[in-house]
Parts: sequence; C-alpha cells; structure tokens
Amino acid sequence: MGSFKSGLVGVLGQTNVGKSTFLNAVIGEELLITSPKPQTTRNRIRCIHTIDEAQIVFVDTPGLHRRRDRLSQQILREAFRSLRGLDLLLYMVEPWGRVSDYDRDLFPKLAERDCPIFLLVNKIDLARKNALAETLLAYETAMEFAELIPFSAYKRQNLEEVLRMVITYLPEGAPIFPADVKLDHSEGFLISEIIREGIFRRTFQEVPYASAVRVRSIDERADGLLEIGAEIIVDSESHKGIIIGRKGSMIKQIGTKARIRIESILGARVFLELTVKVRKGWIKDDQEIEQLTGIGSDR
Ligand SMILES: Nc1nc2c(ncn2[C@@H]2O[C@H](COP(=O)(O)OP(=O)(O)OP(=O)(O)O)[C@@H](O)[C@H]2O)c(=O)[nH]1
Ligand SMILES: [Mg+2]
Repeated sequence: MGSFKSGLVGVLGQTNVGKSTFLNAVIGEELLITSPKPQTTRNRIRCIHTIDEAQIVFVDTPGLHRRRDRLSQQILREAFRSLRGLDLLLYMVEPWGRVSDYDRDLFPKLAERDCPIFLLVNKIDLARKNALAETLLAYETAMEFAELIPFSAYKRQNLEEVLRMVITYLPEGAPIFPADVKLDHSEGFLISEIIREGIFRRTFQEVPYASAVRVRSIDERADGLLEIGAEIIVDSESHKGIIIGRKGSMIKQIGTKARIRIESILGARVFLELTVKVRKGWIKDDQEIEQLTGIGSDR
C-alpha cells in the first residue's frame, strides 16, 4: 500500500453548472444547497471526502457571473478568495458544444495559477449528440488542462473516475480533518443554508437574492429536542409579504421542509421558529452583506 495522500481541491465555474451537486454526490449527503437558480452558493465552503488512502478537502465556491450589483460583486470576490493555496483546481463547465464567453475571458487569468487545472464537463446526461465531443475539443483548444473529464453529478456517471484522477494529483500527506468530518462549518451555518435553499426553491425574481438567513439560537432541551430560532432577512416589506405568504402559508412550507431536513441531518427532533425581518438596502451595503451572509469569513 502506498502512503496517504491529502490536499486542497477547489471547484470553480460559472454559476449553476453543478458544483454543489457534484460535491453532495461525492460526500454522499446533501450538505450543500443547490437549486435551478443561479447564485445559490454564496460562501466558500470546505467539504471533506475521506477514504482509506486519501483525504480530499474540496472547496465549494460561489458561481462566477457578470452581475454588477454590490451583493453579486462580493459573492464573486469570495469565489476568487477561495483559490489560495490549492493543490488542484477543478474548473466545471456544461456540455453545450462551445466555450462560453465568460470562460474564454477568464482563462488567461486562470492560466497564471501554478496548480494543475482539470476541466470537468458536467451534465453529460443533457448533452445532445456530438455536443460532448465538441465541448471537449473547444475547451482543449482554448486552454491547457491537466485532464479533461466528462461526467454527470446528477446521474453519478463517471464520478468514480473524477475522484480517481483527483487523488492521482494529490501530494502525499497526513489527513487534515478527522475522518468523520464532512463539513467544516458550524451547525448554525448548515441550518441557515437549509432554510435559504427553501427560499431559493420556492420564491422567484429578486426575492431569493435579497434574502439572508441567520440562526439566532440553538437550545437543546432536556428531552433532546433542539429548539432553533432563525431569522429571514429581506430587503423590503413586499419581500416580507412574499416570504410569509397568504395566511403564512409560504413561511410554513419553508419551515416544515427545513425542519425535516435538519432533523435527518442532525439526527435529532427539531422545533424551528422562523421570523422575518426587513433590513432595507442590505444587499447594497458591504458591511451588512458581510454581517448577514458571512461572506469574507469562515462562519
Ligand atoms: N441534468 C443534470 N442536472 C444537473 C447536474 N448537475 C447539477 N444539475 C442541476 O443544475 C442545477 C444547479 O446545480 P448547483 O449544484 O446548484 O450548481 P452550482 O454550480 O453549485 O451553482 P451556484 O452555487 O449558483 O454557483 C440544479 O438544478 C442541479 O440539479 C447533472 O449532472 N445533470
Ligand atoms: Mg453552488
């Protein structure tokens, strides 16, 4: 048996390409939130995959985009901050047969990095005939990648091959985290993300983007029940109305779904109390953004 390998592996790519779905598939648990809407992930989040011969510390990152508003810009900075000290970078794209303009503009900057870069072509289950081959050829021509690997996070096609290749490129080293740790964020962060996912999946237009979630308290009662108090922060009274819904139906749905998921992940019974608060203009204010989203810190 060879010696143990470990390393830090970043997952980068345009928003919505499936980075968080890929990492959930790897760690075998839905610890990262995903949605069909862009800009679901806001923070860099380390999640850890440990097997007999290696430990891969993945860094999930917020998706890259060209939106100019303040919150989007801060989210983008967070993505690029995640790239420090990596042993390997996985750049993820979709199989649409051509290099996106965004990727083409980014590649000169990416090529300056000194760690190897893989191209991961995700969602091959959606590729039309020939498109996968065209995509691989187009990206190969646009930039030099250490490896190019097609796969599907959703269908778990070729996932093992991705992991095998990643491990090949890791340096030898001792594990960085205990073997049973899958996420290096607090329980509070995990809970706030699960609630935020409910908002992303159930509301539309600007509402999910202008919402943040803060867990105010987690108390364990003597009988083991976890009492969780969380606050949804929105940008306007009209958003508050949408989040609460007719006769409270929307917030009830969000709360029930989130509670069931928190219970299954934490293995405890949960009482979840959700409140909604308006902080006008928070998405335009750097200090409020940092405070409410944790961007810039490892919370
Ligand atoms: N058909 C198909 N859909 C996928 C696949 N991987 C991800 N998706 C879908 O793509 C959408 C975006 O997935 P996410 O994992 O949230 O994407 P992301 O890159 O993390 O997005 P951001 O956090 O916004 O940057 C979701 O609706 C996923 O279900 C795949 O292999 N096949
Ligand atoms: Mg994501």
